[in-house]
Amino acid sequence: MTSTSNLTQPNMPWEEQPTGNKDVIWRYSENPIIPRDLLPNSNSIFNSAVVPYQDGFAGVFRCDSRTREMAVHAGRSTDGINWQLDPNPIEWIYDNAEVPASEYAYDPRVVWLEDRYYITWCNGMHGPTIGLGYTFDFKEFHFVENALLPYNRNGVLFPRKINGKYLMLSRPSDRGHTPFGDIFISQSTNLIHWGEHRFVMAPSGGWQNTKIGAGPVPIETAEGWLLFYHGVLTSCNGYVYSFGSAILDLEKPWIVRYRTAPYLLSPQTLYECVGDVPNVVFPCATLHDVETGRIAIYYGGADTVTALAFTHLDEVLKYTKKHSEV
Ligand code: BMA
Repeated sequence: MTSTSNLTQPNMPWEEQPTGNKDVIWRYSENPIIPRDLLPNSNSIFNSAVVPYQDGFAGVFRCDSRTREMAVHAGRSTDGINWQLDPNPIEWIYDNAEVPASEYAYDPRVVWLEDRYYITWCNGMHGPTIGLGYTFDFKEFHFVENALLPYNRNGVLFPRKINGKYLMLSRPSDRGHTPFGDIFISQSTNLIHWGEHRFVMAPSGGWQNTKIGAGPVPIETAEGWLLFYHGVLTSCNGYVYSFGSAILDLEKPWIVRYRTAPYLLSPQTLYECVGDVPNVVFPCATLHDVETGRIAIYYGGADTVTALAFTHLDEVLKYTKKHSEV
């Protein structure tokens, strides 16, 4: 099975599956890769997005400060594991002066689309909604528009136009710690005006019984778009965030072909179970090597640190189909 949405990434982080481990996804043995205090003023660094850039990698990182402001910072790395983050938050250049200033920023995703890197993130505009910006060099960042109305979260762009339209996944929500949430797709011809909204999928049982939200940018495969997404269970002690996978139709990605009934990864290690928000694994990015089928998944642990997990494209597609309940 080959993917067409990413280039060869021979230098991406990788670690073989430990002997005896039979899971589809396995964690990096040196997790977490980014500690909460990597920056002098950081309380936590998590739910962050990376892409291949020049000879190495670049990304946009969620850094909550010690005054507990939520902001996104640019970062660079030669190996995808050791990161240098800008100690100052991204200062957006507003291409349109009428766009309201960002009140806060969190949970970024980054995608190479046509000629530049686009960033979507949860942006404060009288409540959370989906901010859309771009960069060419991870130094200057331009704010395009708020794509959707509040209240919304987990905005994720597809890496190419489909049938002449840009597509964005999102999860309409509320001002608080939303106790519901389905994934929708919106369409646009210019990345500014969004419409032709389509329902994609709703919470179902078990680990995904309360709300779900798109994770990393979907990976294009001959079987369909591979989407990792988080799902939330409401326990007697609060929310538990796990993640699974779905395969969406290539031409009409609002059609869900397959979707995992079991989770792929749930919070089980110390850095996933203990932190500012316990019991959270929250994926926001993948790196993928088309030659080997290797996938590295970047995820936040317990809203505190950034961690890495690995899988193979073939294996995750096989597992998603075999354990699917749509
Ligand atoms: C969601 C978002 C995520 C966070 C998760 C768990 O609503 O705010 O950033 O990881 O809650 O707290």
